[in-house]
Amino acid sequence: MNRRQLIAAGLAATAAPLPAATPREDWQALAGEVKAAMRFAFAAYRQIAWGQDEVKPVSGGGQSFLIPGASVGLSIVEALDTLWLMGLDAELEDAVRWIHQRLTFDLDGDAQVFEASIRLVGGLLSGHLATGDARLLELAHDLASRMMPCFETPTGMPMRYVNLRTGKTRDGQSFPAEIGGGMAPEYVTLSRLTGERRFADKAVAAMLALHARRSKIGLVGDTIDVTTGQWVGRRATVGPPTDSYLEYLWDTWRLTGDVRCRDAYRVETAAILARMADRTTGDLWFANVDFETGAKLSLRQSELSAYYGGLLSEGGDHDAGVAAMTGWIAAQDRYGVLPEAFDPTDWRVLAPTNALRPELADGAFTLWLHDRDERWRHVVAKHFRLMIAKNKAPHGFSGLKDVRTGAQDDACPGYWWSEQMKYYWLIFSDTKRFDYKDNYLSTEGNVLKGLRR
Ligand code: IFL
Repeated sequence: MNRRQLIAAGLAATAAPLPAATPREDWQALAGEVKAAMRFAFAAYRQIAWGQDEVKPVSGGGQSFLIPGASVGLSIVEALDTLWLMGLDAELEDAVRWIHQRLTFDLDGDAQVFEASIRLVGGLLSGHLATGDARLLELAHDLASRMMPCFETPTGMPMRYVNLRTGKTRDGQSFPAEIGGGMAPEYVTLSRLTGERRFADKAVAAMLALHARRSKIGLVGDTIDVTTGQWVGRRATVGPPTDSYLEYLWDTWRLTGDVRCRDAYRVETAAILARMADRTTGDLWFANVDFETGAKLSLRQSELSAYYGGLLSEGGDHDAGVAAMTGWIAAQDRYGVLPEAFDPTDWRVLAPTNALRPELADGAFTLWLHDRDERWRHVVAKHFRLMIAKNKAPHGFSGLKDVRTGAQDDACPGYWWSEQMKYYWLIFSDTKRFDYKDNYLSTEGNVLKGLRR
């Protein structure tokens, strides 16, 4: 849709879409607070859970994430480019040293391909791009190579799990985000850096195989059997488990110039704007609908959908992107830390947890990269200050069991190190280490383009 069509459909931003600019802020001072929070959390992790996938920030200790009982230093890998961007050089040196000495993927365990790709392959690649360290690239290559058997299916869409030692795969009932959103930019980057095309070829083909199975109205369902190509779940959504697929259609076009990905993104986005945009509350939300009929199923919003305004803007629909963000800003004003799910029709909380989610900061940061409207910085500043007020724990930052009571859940997911801490830093600091005009951040916040060494 062009701007005229958007206005006709009532999707373009109307007057005063963002909160009025609030009092002047000292952004550099705020950047300093972000860096101090990162330094504090990293020191605590270093002391009590070094090498574990995740720190337990309330009780102390750590836990594995990818493979039960076998940590691969996930938080270390996810923190790499954030530490580099912040100039936390001593911490970065410790992190790279641990990886050199301890990290191996020769493990007899089943890794979830999506998580291993966006977090570990992506984290090692952005760490390599930041530091120039060859071992980080070798490890990304080793892990991705171990996971390649996942693509050996009749459709070319990946199985969900693969044993890192034996290559045995399992679980063919998968989701758009895990099929198309789990790999392409990471694997395209890996192919570019190693000269081995097989990674990019398989990942892009998988994403396009999913797109080829869209319905007549241009939407994908939420669950598909990758061994038969048959849909199992009929719900079309911009949230999980579809979110990263939509991001990676556009992102792969941006990184590779592959017009098939651009065209696929355009077809699906036009269908989403036409069939899922919902103005019943006054704000622009995206409903969950049946992927073949377009019939509305619910207006339930997952917090993870807050990224979508940023994606619309990146894809050229900036006004719709701004409009898509206004409801999320109202939600932050209403709830403080957002609940995992709510219904904007009456603001009922449907799931009260918040696993330290970054998506609102992600969406606002992406919009700011496009229009430099200072008000996005205020949205992100509020997100950061809420985190300091509600999520700070004795040994780092913790998710919440219930945003209404503030009870903490004693977990700090790996993405915290890669995502919001980076978005906060980049939007406040104006660091010279980042190219604000020409960059690419993955679904996990890994900077695969735009690091200035
Ligand atoms: O892993 C993170 C990433 O942004 C993603 N899905 C969920 C996580 C953050 O909420 O793609």
